[in-house]
Amino acid sequence: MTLEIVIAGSPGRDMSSWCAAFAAAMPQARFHPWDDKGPYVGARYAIVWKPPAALFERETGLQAVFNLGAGIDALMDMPQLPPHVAVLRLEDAGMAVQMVEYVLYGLLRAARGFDHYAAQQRQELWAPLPAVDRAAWPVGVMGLGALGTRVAQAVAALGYPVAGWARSARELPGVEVYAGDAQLPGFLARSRVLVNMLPLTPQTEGILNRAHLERLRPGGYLINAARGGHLVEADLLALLDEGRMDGALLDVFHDEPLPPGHPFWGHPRVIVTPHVAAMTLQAEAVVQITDKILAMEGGGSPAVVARDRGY
Ligand code: OXD
Repeated sequence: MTLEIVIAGSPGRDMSSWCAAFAAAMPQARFHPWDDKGPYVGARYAIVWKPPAALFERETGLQAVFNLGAGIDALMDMPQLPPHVAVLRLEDAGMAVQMVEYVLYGLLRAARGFDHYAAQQRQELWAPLPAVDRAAWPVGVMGLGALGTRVAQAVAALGYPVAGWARSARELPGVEVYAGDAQLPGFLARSRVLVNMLPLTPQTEGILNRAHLERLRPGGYLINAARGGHLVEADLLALLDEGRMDGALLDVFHDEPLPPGHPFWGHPRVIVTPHVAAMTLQAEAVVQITDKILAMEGGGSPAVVARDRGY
């Protein structure tokens, strides 16, 4: 019996290159691009990125859904996704190294004063700053999943003091790990550069708010590479304008694309990037998902998202 697999992107997104890449990697399966007017195909697996909810209403034989990204918050928000369907997400698949680059870019831009030198260049000014004192730039990484762990280790390798904050305690060489709500205030108070790598769940929504951000060390800097829903944007703007924080590198926003005229666009101490910190790489994603489908077909059980936890 042929294995039927449906591929669904967000409404209007052309997924034909994904269908072709999966078909080449798994000739024994039949891949169906989602069509909201199409027939029931009896799919056992779905490969998705922000799919229409109708997918789960029509394809009632699904056993597992593979998310073409690391964050599964869009799926968790769908009541139509039946509880028995396993949810799997991309694990690294070439995204960790991109996250490392993104965070190091923000950290080095702030700590090494590159914005300052850019302003000096415009004035033809030659005025070196003192050498960077890494001890003055403690970095705190919120979220120690596959991506957060790689980021924390890369920052530690450069000699910056690094702490991580996770739900539960663990050992991570070179990284001081804080765990749970009780240790969040201490983690924030020792951090100057705060890097957000958390999954978006009801527990983490709005966690980057005034009460938390104002605990950072003086000259605080935020790097948000996770989800816009973590940040209370008005609180960050107020803290920047009051001089209680120095700057922010933001890749994700409450509304995406960031609406025209939003205060982040023109803010002199905010750098905006269009949700590109770690992009899904097709070749890596196809290999990883194909391997997991074959493992499941062979009776194996690759890691699935804990639906109650949301990651
Ligand atoms: C992801 C993303 O979750 O791109 O992978 O945001």
